[in-house]
Amino acid sequence: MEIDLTQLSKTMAYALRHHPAQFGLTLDDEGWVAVEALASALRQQRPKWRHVQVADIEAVLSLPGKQRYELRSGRIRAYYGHSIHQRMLREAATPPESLFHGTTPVAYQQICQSGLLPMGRQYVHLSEDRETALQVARRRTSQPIILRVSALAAHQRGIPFYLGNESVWLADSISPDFLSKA
Ligand code: HQG
Repeated sequence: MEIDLTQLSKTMAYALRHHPAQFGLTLDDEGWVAVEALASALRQQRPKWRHVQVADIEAVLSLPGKQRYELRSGRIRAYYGHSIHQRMLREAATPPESLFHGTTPVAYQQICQSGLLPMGRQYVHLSEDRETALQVARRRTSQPIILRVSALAAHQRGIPFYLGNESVWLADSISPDFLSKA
């Protein structure tokens, strides 16, 4: 039977970002788990995925588009998006001069007051380019608001930034001082 890799990716995100315990999985403090353990957990916990193999998980990582997972030395993790209580440690790095965040008109009103907050996730998610931020916002609204984050200036003031994947950056929070409409 043909495996729907998009659906498999969604279940992987659920397990690796949000609810590893539901699959009997324990992530280490950087979010890693053995890829064989993930495959086995998916087979055992989800009838739909009872035949899934490591090769199918690898095929998800080869899909074009967003790079959501990292596979290294037999272990896998989500690059970003975590909501589980256990804090996922990310590598701090110097960001480019500007990063972008796409949001809704309603959230924007709040963001003007309190800045960007992680809300339901562990980190605020930022995009390297405006177009990607636009796509992120369009998940939620037909009237996207795109914010430019003065990332390098914020970094120079001591605000840490972390690498997500090659185009997603993470931060703990960003005060309104470093935000403008793009
Ligand atoms: C908003 C997807 C009120 C924020 C995407 C956003 C991304 C505030 C929402 C990744 C706020 C959180 C993450 C404040 C921020 N008051 N609202 N102070 N600060 N917000 O989904 O960035 O497809 O947690 O603007 O492509 O939308 O899943 O974050 O609207 O890369 O791989 O609170 O998820 O990737 O929403 O998306 P989210 P996000 P995947």
